[in-house]
This record gives sequence, C-alpha cells and structure tokens, in this order.
Amino acid sequence: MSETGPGTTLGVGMVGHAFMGAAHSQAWRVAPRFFDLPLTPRMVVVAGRRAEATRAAAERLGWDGWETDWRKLLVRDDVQLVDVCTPGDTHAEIAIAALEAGKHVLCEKPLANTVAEAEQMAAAARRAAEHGVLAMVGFTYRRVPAVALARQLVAEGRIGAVRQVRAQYLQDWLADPSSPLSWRLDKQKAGSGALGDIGAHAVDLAQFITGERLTGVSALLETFVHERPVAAEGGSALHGVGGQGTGPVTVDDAAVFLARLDGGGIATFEATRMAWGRKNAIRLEINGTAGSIAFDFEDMNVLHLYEASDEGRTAGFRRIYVTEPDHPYVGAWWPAGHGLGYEHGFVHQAVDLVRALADGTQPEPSFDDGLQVQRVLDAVERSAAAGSTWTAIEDDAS
Ligand code: SOE
Repeated sequence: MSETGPGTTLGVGMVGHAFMGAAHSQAWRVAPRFFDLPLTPRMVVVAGRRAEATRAAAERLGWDGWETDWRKLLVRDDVQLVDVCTPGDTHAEIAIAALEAGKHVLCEKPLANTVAEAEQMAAAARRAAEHGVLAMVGFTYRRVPAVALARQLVAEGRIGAVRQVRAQYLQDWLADPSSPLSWRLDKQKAGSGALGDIGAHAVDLAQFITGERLTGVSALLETFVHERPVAAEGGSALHGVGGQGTGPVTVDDAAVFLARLDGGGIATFEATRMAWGRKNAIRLEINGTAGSIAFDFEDMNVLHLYEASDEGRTAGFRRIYVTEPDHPYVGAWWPAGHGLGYEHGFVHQAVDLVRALADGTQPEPSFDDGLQVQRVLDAVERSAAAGSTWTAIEDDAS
C-alpha cells in the first residue's frame, strides 16, 4: 500500500509524450486541483526517444525532468508510478520491467499487441499485486460521466436483462487516401488497425456498461487503402503531413463483427477510421427487456434512456443531460449544467487510480481485464482470417 496522509505525493514517470502523453499530462496536472486526493500526483519525469523533442515536451506539458531512456525512471526513488503512453509494441517490455522494479503502472490501451504479450503482462501484474504494486489499463471512456451513469442504470435493472447491444466507434481521419502513414497503420507497432485502436474501446465499453462478457464472435476485417504517403515532419498525431514516397498499410481500416454475450444477449460491433463525417462517434445502444439506453460520444454529456414502464402517450427516450452534481464525477467540476469534454475522462482515470493506490485496492480495468479484451481482438482476427467463422473467446484471464 502507498504511504498516505496530508502532503504525501505520488511521483509519476511517463513514457511517451505524443497525443496520449499530452492527455495524461493534463490529467496528472489537473486531477489534484479539482478532486480531493489522498496522494498528490507529482509530474517527476517524462521519457522519450529523441532528446530535443522530449526536452521540449517536458517543458510544454509541465514535467520536472526528462530522459531519453525509460529504464532510468525505474531506478528513481521519487517515481512510484510509471505511465506507459507509447505505441503497443513497447507496452509489455516497459510495463513488466516497471512492475518488477516495484512501480505501479498505468498502461494505455489496448494492453498489448498480442495475447501472448498480454498474458505475460497480466501475470506480472498478478505477481506484483502480491507486494502491493498495482497495474491498470487505460480504457479511459469508462470515466465519461454519461457512460458511468449508463453502467449504474443497467446494474440497477432500469432496462431489465440485456438482449441486444449495438456498439460502434467511428472516426474519419483515414478516410482520405492521401492521409499519411503513422505508427497506428503499422502492424509491428500497433498490433492491428481500427480493431485494436478504437474497436478495443467499443468492446470494453459494451462489457463495462452491461457487466457482461463476450463469449464468441464472427468477424470481417477490411483494408481499403493499401498504400499511403510516408509522413513528413509536422502535423498533429492523427493528421500528419505527407512526405516523399509511399509505404504499405499493414493493418485493417475497418472491423465489423457479431458477438454473443454471456448473459444470453447478442451484439454487433463496428470500428472504422474511414467513416467520413464521423469524428469520434462512440455509439452504444443497449436494448433490454424493460427499456433501452443510448450514448454517442459526439454528444458526450447526454445519455438517452427509454423505460418501457412509462405511460404510453408520453413514453419516449428521455434525454438526460449528465451535468448535475449527483452524476458520476461531475460534482467536482463546474456549476451544474456546464458540461465536460474529451480530456475529463483522463482526469477521472487519474483520480480513480490515485484513490485505488492509496487504498491498496486493485484499480479497474486491471491487466486481467485488458487481457480479456485482447482475447476478443484476437478472436476477431482469427474469425476474419477464417472467412468469418464463429470463434469462441477463451475466458481464463484470472
Ligand atoms: C485514434 O484513433 C485515437 O487517438 C485512439 O488511439 C484513442 O484511444 C482515442 O481516444 C481517440 O482516437
């Protein structure tokens, strides 16, 4: 268990400082300013491969120091938590080394690039937990207030037993064939494409909200653009600038699959970065025996609830504006009604993690949860490769 009490800090060392690194930095900085925390996060050191870029990121994002070798973080006494914000091909090496060095770990999603790596990470996390060293995977959207409220309402039985789930994660930053390559299009670095990058979120959210797990899938994967411009310097994380020459895309552009849930329900999933006009549309609709619930991240402060018990003439979807103090996380922020954005999920993730570490309880989602999502992704790939054959998902995560 971490030492707690007034004035005690949690020294954070972060690896990687691109899009996710910036989102996590903002969370570490803001969390103690809006939430009462038992430990105050201290942004001790950030690591990156290139010296000048890492020095500049440390200054811009507010880190006290910087290193070009992440291993240096593991031997520092002032670092108690390692935050892994690198591409998936380095997650296993960094997270396992950090846990073995006695550091708590927060690791970006998906947990790994393969089930084998995820199994090693989950095993390392179980060993570390015996010594009070804890690990969590960053499925951040669980911490969107409307999503957390949806889970509460489903658990309270407001829509009855889950029959059908419709889950989509739609973006369009790759719809233009001239959008350049990046690590997210390289199987070696990313493991898979839309499937692991954003489909993993859809799987986690469907399971989180329903409290159920997928038992099997039948899937299609498609790559529409096989060759793209090599990226030049400049541009943002997702919207790069094309340079000289082209290179191959080695991951899927889109994933579509059917699934069964262990509570008897059925589900459809869609993940694509090619859906023109859809920017960050994480859409979930869940139909139960007593009602329905619907969410779209592009209107993220709203949750729609339909209750079949409502009087017929006025029955309809109720639009809940999730901005009131008794909604999850919301009370710590602005006066009622003012709404939150993309970055707040990362702040809530940091808050929940710090509280779990201070209590010595397992933060969620655990590496075992990350491994289970990895098994779903793997089953989707195997099903698609075998012509969409039904593929069962092993569930021996713990
Ligand atoms: C790119 O599709 C991406 O940055 C994902 O990698 C993140 O997990 C998601 O939050 C936003 O989109």
